[in-house]
Amino acid sequence: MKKLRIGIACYPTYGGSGVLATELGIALARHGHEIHIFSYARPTRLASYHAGIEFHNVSVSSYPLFHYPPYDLALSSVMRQVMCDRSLDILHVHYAVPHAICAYLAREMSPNCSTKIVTTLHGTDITILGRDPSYRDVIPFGLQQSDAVVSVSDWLAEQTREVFDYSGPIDILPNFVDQQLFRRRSDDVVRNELGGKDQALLVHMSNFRSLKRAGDTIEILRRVGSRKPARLLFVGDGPDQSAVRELAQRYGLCDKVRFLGEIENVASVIAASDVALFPSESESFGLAPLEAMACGVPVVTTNVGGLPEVIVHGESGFLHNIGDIDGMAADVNRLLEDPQLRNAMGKAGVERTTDKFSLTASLEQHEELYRRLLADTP
Ligand code: GMT
Repeated sequence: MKKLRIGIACYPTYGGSGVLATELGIALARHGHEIHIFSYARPTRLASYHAGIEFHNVSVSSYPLFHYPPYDLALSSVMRQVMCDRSLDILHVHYAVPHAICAYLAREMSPNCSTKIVTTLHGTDITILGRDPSYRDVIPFGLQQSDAVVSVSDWLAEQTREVFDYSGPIDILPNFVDQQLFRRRSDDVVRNELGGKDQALLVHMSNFRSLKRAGDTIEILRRVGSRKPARLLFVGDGPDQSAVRELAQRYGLCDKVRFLGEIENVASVIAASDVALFPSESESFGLAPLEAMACGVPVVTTNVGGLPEVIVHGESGFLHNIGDIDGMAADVNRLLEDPQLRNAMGKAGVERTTDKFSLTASLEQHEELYRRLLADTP
């Protein structure tokens, strides 16, 4: 394929959309494309230098009149500059708000550029912001102005059609995972360090927003009564973390939980665990459950949003209704007491990841989408 010049806009934080956008950029650069990443800080997964990737930091100047400094305008300006200077073929924005509108503005300001705009919807940009009166009109406008709209699951595409009465085409490009990074390992050093020598290890990874229901994992831990004692590891940080700590304290479980924060080597912690817990009340896809599945760790989660498209109930994990603590705890107990079941489910998860959610396949799908859009250029 002809090497392309591709711009990628994303949030730099620990959230799924930023992780996906950055991993995609890294993979595309490795494939020889010229990549430009736009954000207000260097994305977490772009900490080290990568050949072929230029990071464009968007800074917003303060001004006495600015009660709300206009990041959108600053981002649009940087996008426009790079779009023109580098003749970008594609500008791929991740998370509709505000990125889809910024891409539109940047192109409107560059009448001589024929850059194609791709907008990937990730979840809360539709399910929460799409219902917020402040953004309800501007999001569908951004989608209409995009040359391609991508959703990470069938479920999210349906939601988009429903919330906005949107009838344009939507490509489905699911989340993916780098299986060289997220893989089964038998690293006793990490496991022992985490307390897994004589304890079962449960893990929860999220940004601790209330929709993750991280407190439910403590309730599950209370009900775990396998012969081996269990310890619960938390990866990530966010608004509900202190409430989760308090809950653990209230139940006298402080010595059974460990908060690891926003660490870099997420994969080794997940791979060292026995069961992963994701009791979310909404999830357009569930990147963290996919990462656990890729590491061969059975997932206990909820039957909501795009999760049933990722985890097959009874094969690579268990799906329960939101808040069904007893049901989730029963399956955790089952998995901890039956190493064969755990192993079989872990294996099934790795196979499913390879079949459906590999980085290689996703890279090809993205390149195909870009090629299709560029073939439409007059
Ligand atoms: O889950 C979050 O809180 C972060 C959010 C984001 O956009 O950064 O994640 C969403 O996008 C991920 C990547 O596509 C999906 O795997 C998550 O399921 C989705 N989160 C929700 O829908 C709540």
